[in-house]
Amino acid sequence: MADNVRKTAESIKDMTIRGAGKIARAGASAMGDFAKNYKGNSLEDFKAELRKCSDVLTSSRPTAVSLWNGVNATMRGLSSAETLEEAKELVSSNANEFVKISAMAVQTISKMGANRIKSGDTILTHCNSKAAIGVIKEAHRQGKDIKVYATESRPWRQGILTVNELAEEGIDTTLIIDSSVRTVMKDVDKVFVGADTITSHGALLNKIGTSQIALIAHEARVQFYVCSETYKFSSATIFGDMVTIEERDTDEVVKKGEIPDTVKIFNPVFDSTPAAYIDAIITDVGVIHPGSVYDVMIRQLGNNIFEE
Ligand code: RUB
Repeated sequence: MADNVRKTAESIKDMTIRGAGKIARAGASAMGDFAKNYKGNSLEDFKAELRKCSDVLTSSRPTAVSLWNGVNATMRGLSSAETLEEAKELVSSNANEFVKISAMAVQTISKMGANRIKSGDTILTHCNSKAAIGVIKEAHRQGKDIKVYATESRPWRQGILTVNELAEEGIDTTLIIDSSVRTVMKDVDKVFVGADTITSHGALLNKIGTSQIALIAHEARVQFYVCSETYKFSSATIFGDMVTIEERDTDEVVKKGEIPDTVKIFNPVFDSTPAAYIDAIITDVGVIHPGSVYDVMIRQLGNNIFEE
């Protein structure tokens, strides 16, 4: 297997490349590069190698279905390729197409999400989502006077990336620690977060702490919006598959020696927010109610869902 595929998988695993959209694009690009540079001369061997690449890439982070969907999009139509050259060309152009569509989806979401924001709004966001940040930046670019609270997002502190990005745009931004969310919610008008996976029931899998924020927003009657490209919809959940919640190394939480060895550490890095706490999902095909996810999946994916 190509070094580039291994390296990409490693970079996704160690979070050098992170965020559900970015890892999907990186996974698809690695597949495309592999196909373009494949030096073998058998179609069957090529397909077998591609499967191995796909397994290595998709297992690098288990929660974000975006990665699985991005990698698999590159192999669409492969069974009808008759020659090796045709197959290589197909995977490579599928990969380019996915990267293009994925980047365009963020732009569409940014525009549609910004329409939900009005001048004077205070927004809260969690972690570091390109889609959610895109919405906030677009509202600011439209001249809307907005304020943003961004959570730190322990333990990785992706909130630092978020506040840097927002401050660079000149947006009035306040960094808060995760446990301050309930304190500030009385001043918040809307919450915008990203997504790693959306289930067929409209539940959201996103950075740990998202579900607490949704609950607090619900209690305070603050609108809770999810910004999600439709390739983050998980068709496997239609058939009852559960989404795996990634647990990461405990030394991300405390340094070695900081606490006794007898103390256990639990470090799940994503959680599940039920559809009931989500007002709307802003997608590349429109703003939808979480109850409509299944219908959108069927419309988007059609019979492909039921392929092997
Ligand atoms: C990032 C995270 C983001 C989603 C969506 O987690 O939870 O909210 O991935 O991001 P991590 P985007 O830092 O562990 O990858 O909108 O950029 O796809």
